[in-house]
Amino acid sequence: MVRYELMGVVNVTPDSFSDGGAFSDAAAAVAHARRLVSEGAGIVDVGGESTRPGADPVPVAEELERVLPVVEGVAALGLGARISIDTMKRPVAEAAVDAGAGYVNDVTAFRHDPDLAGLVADRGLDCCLMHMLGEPRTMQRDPRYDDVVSDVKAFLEERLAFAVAAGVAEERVHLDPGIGFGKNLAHNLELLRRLDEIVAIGRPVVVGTSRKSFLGKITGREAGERVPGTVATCVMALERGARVFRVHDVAPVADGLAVAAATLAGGWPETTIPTPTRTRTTT
Ligand code: HH2
Repeated sequence: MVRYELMGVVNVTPDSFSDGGAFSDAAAAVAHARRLVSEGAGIVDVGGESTRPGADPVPVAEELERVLPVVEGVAALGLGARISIDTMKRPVAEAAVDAGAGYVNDVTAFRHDPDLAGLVADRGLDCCLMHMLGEPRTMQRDPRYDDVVSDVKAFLEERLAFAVAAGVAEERVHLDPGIGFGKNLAHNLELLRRLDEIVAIGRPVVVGTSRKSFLGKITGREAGERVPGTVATCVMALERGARVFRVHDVAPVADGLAVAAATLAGGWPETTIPTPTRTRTTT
């Protein structure tokens, strides 16, 4: 059976593109994390700075104020899920790790704060290095590539080499093509269609398509109504080799991936289907 993991999104921000303000109270965010884990998330990704197109940077002190109570609260629950800190800043990551996070999700792949690589190395953390063209404020202004998949692949290989040179163990690194980060609709679809080329780098690939605007461009749906589109992209990405799925809606994606994984495996152990009908027909 294909092994994969769901990373549930816990945004503690007033301005995230799809759930901004919904969990800006720490208690609500912790309760949300508990729910995502109960639905199947093996990682909860806590973020205090929106990276939506046009977003302004958040000062360290403010980001810390947002994320720390949530990381502490989730760690105190002992849910058995790993806690990821979605940040590009070493001081934020360091405080979150002290509070219980074990995974650093950096959408700048250690470019914003190269010292973050040292923290990941010294503390033996897992990390996700993501591709982004430009920076959130400007990244959606006419992004261009020679060949989007080759360009993203070369970038991720270079960032992996940087992390390893900084002392990060290669087996701790996940790579992410950065769906929606400096990409137009055609770029996003081509990355998903040719995801196997990114997988070929040899590290587990993370995909974050959840509720993103390219789904709205195809379906005409608002952010909260893009769950079916999200499930479709996750299933296709699984088939092409992705292994971590960063999503807001864990339950429906977990179902979609379970069915896809069983299909890819060529079956599902029948003993796990406890239906009375089946019991009667076998006796
Ligand atoms: N997407 C977002 C944020 N962090 N991290 C990774 N590794 N991959 C992604 O695709 C990714 C990410 C954007 O989504 P969201 O957190 O919902 O929105 P916002 O940045 O507005 O808070």
